[in-house]
Formats: sequence, structure tokens, C-alpha cells
Amino acid sequence: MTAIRNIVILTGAGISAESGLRTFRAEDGLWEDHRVEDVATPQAFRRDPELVQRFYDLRRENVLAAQPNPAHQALARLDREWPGELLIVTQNIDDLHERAGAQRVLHMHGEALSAWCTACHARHHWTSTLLDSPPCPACGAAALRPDIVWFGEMPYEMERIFSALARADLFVSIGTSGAVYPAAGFVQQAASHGARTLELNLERSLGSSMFDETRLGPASEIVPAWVEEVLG
Ligand code: BV8
Repeated sequence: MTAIRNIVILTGAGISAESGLRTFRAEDGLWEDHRVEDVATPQAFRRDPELVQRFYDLRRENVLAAQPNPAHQALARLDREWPGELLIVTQNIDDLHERAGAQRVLHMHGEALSAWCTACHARHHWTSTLLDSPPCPACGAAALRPDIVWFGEMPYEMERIFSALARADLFVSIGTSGAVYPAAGFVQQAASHGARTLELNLERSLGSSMFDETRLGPASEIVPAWVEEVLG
């Protein structure tokens, strides 16, 4: 087996479930209370900005109240100690990877703690609400929206992700159902470049058949065990 040097890790809502942040598709998932097209599309924001701002103000509050769990801490340890290339590509809008100490993190679907001004395109670290249309700290316009990639919008830093996948020797997917593209297609990308592929998830995902290996269990248990194995 070729030596593992470059690792790409994709994380989804499942890695933050044990930190109390709801996933999307579980029976008590976010999409139970809201239809995606009502809260997570640019059309929804044009149609009913208040509903969308209220939805993300609540998500932002929940993120601020959450704490990293042992899965986040294990990946932060791997980030500190791994001598080769490592990139944690997260679909999550929470900052629990960074709060656990991880640095090589990329938020492909945006961040709850960031506001984007649609007038001057400045981005601002944001921990309060947007429902009350506060002025943009840079240009003063009341034009701030959540800095989130909605359905139909292009995810962030796709070039950087594709080039990391092209160099990866190992691709690991953690806590994701494989239901949303382009993230759900990364395993094929990595495999097509010769990478070994591993899935760590509570249950088999829509993409399980595309992985060389699948390990099932709660992230807080199976992720630290895997990191221990890799770092030895
Ligand atoms: C785009 C931010 C084009 C918002 C999100 C190809 C085929 C079909 C459809 C498409 C396609 N290409 C594009 C599409 C359309 C669409 C799409 O994929 N639709 C789906 C529904 C079919 N994709 C897009 O629109 C993307 N944009 O394609 O743009 C473009 C091209 C050029 C120019 C302009 C545009 C953008 C998609 C991003 C949308 N934004 N998030 C927000 O957060 O509110 S997506 C959002 O949903 C998340 O970020 C994540 O990506 C997804 C949720 O999935 P998961 O994170 O996996 O969560 P889920 O609940 O589903 O699963 C949790 C898993 O964890 C489960 O498997 C469970 O077993 C496991 N688990 C639970 N507890 C634990 C656990 N595992 C371990 N331990 C535990 N304790």
C-alpha cells in the first residue's frame, strides 16, 4: 500500500451532532421544520428575507452555544501533528473545527459567524443578529446577508479543493449523508486520482459503495480511534 502523505478530510453535519447541532436529514433534522427552498436558496431570500434571516440568526446562536466534541479535537490533533499535506473541507457552517484548534480548515458552504454585504461585498465576523438589518460596518448599507452558500450557488474555493483531491493519497469522509453535490462527488474525484477512500459515519451513506472502507459508529468514538491509528 503506497505511503500516505497527503490527506483530504470531508466533514458534514454528523461530526457536530454530538455537540448538540442538529443534522439536516435526521427525523429531528433541520429540514423537518423548514423546506430547503424556503430558507436556503437565493430565491427564498428575495421572497422572504425575514424568514431566512431569522433561520440563520437561530443557527448562529446555536453555533455560539455549542462546544467541540472528541471528533473535532482528534482532527485538530491530526492537523497539529501530521507532517504531510492535510485539508479539512467542511460542509458545516459552525466553527467547531477551529475552536478545537484545527487550522487547515476550508468552509465550502460558508460560515454562520460571517456576514456578507451584498452592496460592497465586504465580509465581517458576525456574532449577533441580521434580522434587524444592521448597517454594513464598511459601507453603511443595510445589505448584509448570511455568508452561506445556498442551493444553486457555487460553493467556495472549489479550485483549491479539486487540486487537493488531485494530490490526495487518502480521502476520508466523516458524518455526511452524501446527498448534496458537489461534495458528494469528491470520493470519486479522489479515487480517480488513486487515493484510498475511507468513510466514518453513524450509518451507511448514499455513497458508501464508492468507498474502499466504511466504519460505522458515533464520530466521537470512531474518529479519535482512526486518528490514533494514523499517528500511531
Ligand atoms: C451548485 C449551507 C451549481 C446552508 C448547504 C448533481 C446532482 C444532483 C443535484 C445537484 C447536482 N449538482 C448540483 C445539484 C444541486 C444541489 C444538490 O446537491 N441538491 C441535492 C439536494 C440533490 N447542489 C447545489 O445547489 C450546490 N451548488 O451545485 O451550484 C453552480 C454551478 C456553477 C455556478 C453556480 C452554481 C450547493 C449546495 C450547498 C447548499 N448549502 N449548506 C445551510 O447549512 O443551511 S448544503 C447542507 O446540506 C450542508 O452544508 C450539507 O452539504 C448538506 C447536509 O448534508 P450532511 O452534512 O451530510 O447532513 P445530513 O443530515 O444529510 O447527514 C448527516 C450524516 O451524519 C448522516 O449520514 C448520519 O448518519 C451521520 N451522523 C449523524 N450523527 C452522527 C453521524 N455520523 C457520525 N457520528 C454521529 N454522531
